[in-house]
Amino acid sequence: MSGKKKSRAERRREARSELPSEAPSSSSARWIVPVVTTVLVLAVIVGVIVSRNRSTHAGVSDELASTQPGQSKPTGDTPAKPKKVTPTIYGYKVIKSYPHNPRHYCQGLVYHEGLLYEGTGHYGESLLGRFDLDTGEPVNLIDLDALYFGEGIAIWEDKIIQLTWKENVAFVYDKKTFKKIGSFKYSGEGWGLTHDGTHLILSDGTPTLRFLDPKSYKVVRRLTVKDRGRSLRNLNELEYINGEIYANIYQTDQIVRISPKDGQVVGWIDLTGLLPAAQRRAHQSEVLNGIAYDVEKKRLLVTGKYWPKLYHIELAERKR
Ligand SMILES: [Ca+2]
Repeated sequence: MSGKKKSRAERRREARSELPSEAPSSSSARWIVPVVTTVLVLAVIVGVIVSRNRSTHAGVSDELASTQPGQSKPTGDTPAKPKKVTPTIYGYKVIKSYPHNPRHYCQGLVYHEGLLYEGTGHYGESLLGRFDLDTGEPVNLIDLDALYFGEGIAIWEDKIIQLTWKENVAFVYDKKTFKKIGSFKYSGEGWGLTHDGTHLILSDGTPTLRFLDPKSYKVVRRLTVKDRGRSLRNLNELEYINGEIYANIYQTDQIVRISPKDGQVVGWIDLTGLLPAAQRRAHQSEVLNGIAYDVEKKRLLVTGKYWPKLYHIELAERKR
């Protein structure tokens, strides 16, 4: 048998049995290779995803960097929710009272360079005038056509602007002569008007204030007013005072102080009892409406519809 020539199959079997002891690990190598390959492929995929995410975030950062403070981003990103503010409550102290014509249904009030400007409402009763504060006597006075119900007023440079209630038109007058020099249209109702030095601010009874360009009268911004997260309706006569918007709340004796940044109410001014009940009855006076501010003497002036008095008041913070 020794001389018998070994078949190819026998030789292959022998060769296999003579394989060195590391032969089993060679079979491990057969599964390690695909595992390592899979891991490498996964690593590449993960790398690609991370790098894409990084470039996306970089794009957003660039966008944010190019957005000016106060501008809304056109990306549709949801801005961070403003933190809810607990408004400060104020009472008041009367410093002095002045005469106010009880036939004036006050809809707009401004104090400017030593004179009081007032716009009044009701069809057939509406007027625009400026008055001596101490005596209440008119210095200039014009009547509106009976087709128009006058509303809020504001002084912008050398012009006086007066809204109308439902007529969708505002009238523009020369401040010096009271001559009507123009008008512009707007949608919805007109209630209160003021300005912040950059834009006219208009209320219309809804919780949304409109900011208008004072040259084109186009709406450039809308601000929804919220009190502790809830929209606040019936914002009426307005006055911009020291970086806040003050607004009468129609049919109440309350004024709110609003942050123009986010529309949150930061203060409530309770003017209950300001006009004594007897005077209110005697003149059939209606609700508080009319806020003006004397910038030079820092006087806050308020009155109401058909009120016989106008008051210089100071605010007194109330403890909750
Ligand atoms: Ca005002």
